[in-house]
Amino acid sequence: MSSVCIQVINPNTSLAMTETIGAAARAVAAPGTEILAVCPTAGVPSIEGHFDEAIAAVGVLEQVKLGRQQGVDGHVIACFGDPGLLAARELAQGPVVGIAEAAMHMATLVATRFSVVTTLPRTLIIARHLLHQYGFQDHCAALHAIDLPVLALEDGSGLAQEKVRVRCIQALKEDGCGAIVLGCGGMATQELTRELRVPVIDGVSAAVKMVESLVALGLSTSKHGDLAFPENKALSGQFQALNPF
Ligand code: 2AL
Repeated sequence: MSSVCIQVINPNTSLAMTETIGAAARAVAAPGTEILAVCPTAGVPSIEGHFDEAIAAVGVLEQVKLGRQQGVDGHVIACFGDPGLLAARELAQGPVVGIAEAAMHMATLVATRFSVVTTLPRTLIIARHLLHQYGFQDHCAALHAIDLPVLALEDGSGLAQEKVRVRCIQALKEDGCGAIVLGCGGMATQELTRELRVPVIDGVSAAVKMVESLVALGLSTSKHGDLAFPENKALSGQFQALNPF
């Protein structure tokens, strides 16, 4: 077993996207870090709205519980809405980092303002809510959607990736931003940073490096206060499997 094991959870059930995300995570992981890329056993094939997010959050909790039982050192939630993040922290022993929060935090370290490029226009409100929740609204110059569904990133045509590239270039020209945050787990690439010569931040890579840092510093999810393990109560029906203990 490697010295550090990070469970990277793709909250949708697309195996192709889980592989893409796993490869992106492994590409940046330190030599001693093992990446366990997983997705829920049931749920939605892609997450493109509030309804999808609510379902996906339950799958995230299922996987966090499993990861904790397997003894992983930390978890990444690899969907740009960070579905179930705080609930996952209650259930987890180790650190849990969402890709939206990771990318936004990292962007503020290298630019005063960043723009977000995401998938469908209907997901823009999710990113906007997160900006407010995390306190980054003043750091965000603009939000853009390529107007293609999440799974277009996995169709092998390269069309979605080209649309992301074009939107990033346009945003850099028009928004007055110094960095771009990629708004989907399936957009993971370091290529655009090299090509556009500005930080184009993929949340999967950012979150993996943040979990590695937290583990290296011995910093885990606080069990003092609201992120303590959930109260022990009788869960019923399908939710019995989520019993934290
Ligand atoms: C996402 C994402 O990162 N994965 C997914 O299924 N939906 N969010 C998004 N805005 O495209």
